[in-house]
Amino acid sequence: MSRKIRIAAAQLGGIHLADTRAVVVKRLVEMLREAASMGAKFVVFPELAFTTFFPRYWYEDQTEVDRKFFEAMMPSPETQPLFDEAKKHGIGFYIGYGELVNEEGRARHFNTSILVSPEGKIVGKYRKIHLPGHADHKKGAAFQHLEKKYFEVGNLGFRTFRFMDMIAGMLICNDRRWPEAFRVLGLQGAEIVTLGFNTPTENLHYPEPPHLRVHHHLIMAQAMAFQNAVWLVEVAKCGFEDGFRMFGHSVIVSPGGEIVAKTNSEEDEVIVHNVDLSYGENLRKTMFNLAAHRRPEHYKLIVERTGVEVTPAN
Ligand code: CDV
Repeated sequence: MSRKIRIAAAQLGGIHLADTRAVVVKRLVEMLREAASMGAKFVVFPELAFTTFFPRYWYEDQTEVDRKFFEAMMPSPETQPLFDEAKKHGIGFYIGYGELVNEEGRARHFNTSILVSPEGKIVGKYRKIHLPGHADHKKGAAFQHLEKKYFEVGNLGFRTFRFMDMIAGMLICNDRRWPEAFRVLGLQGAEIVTLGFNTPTENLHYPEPPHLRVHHHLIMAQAMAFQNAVWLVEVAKCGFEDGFRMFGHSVIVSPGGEIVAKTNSEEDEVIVHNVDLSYGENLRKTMFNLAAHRRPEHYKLIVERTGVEVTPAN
């Protein structure tokens, strides 16, 4: 029996350093309205959706970073209009933001996403686990990728949530490159995975054709969705942010691994798909019946070893 829910991916174009929260929230609210007019009941927004992708900049003063890029409250008076609009339309949403929290007696910083119910309540939280980039100042580089400086590794694990009659998992950007993250969600019965991203068009580390970066993004999305028999909604913040370009290609991928909707701009753009949550059931009962076919006794190295240790020559 089919179980349908119309889901939107609300891609954001660039947010510049000078853009205020009020301006950004207005754009988010407009996209939420557009998604509502298209019949969507659940909207997925990008990673760090309220600010420019600030890990590209080196800042010495943490107070300035906290003030400009982190949210000490969610919702706050500035972000509340998004929650209000979603509640008005009875829409649930996923959104990413820089979370500043006092835990264990100290200020802690996470790259966070939340699930907000159609009643406007936060019902799920994920803190990004795979933080790419570096913590040192790469002075000669065209831009920085300082997620290892500005964020701690997430401490909430990979969890699923009962959300709007779905079993939903959350990931953030670089997590999409790690099959382990998807499998941990799959093992909890995930039917849908939502993920926001910010991916620079240029490779910071070595020259790489931009099309290849998009190619990697798309093949990973298709493979991860199929191998875990989940719906996958991946949403970009993209376009030019003060001259720094990030690619779009926000996608909704079926458990069959097909891209069923994709953006075609690097601007604010809403796409929708009528998602049938029952789609993955056959796959989960046969090819990817994890209980029947997995052999974890042979996978031990995956959790025992982090990096490569080449087998010595005989
Ligand atoms: N925001 C990210 O995590 N971006 C990374 C870039 C640095 C490669 C990504 O995996 O897309």
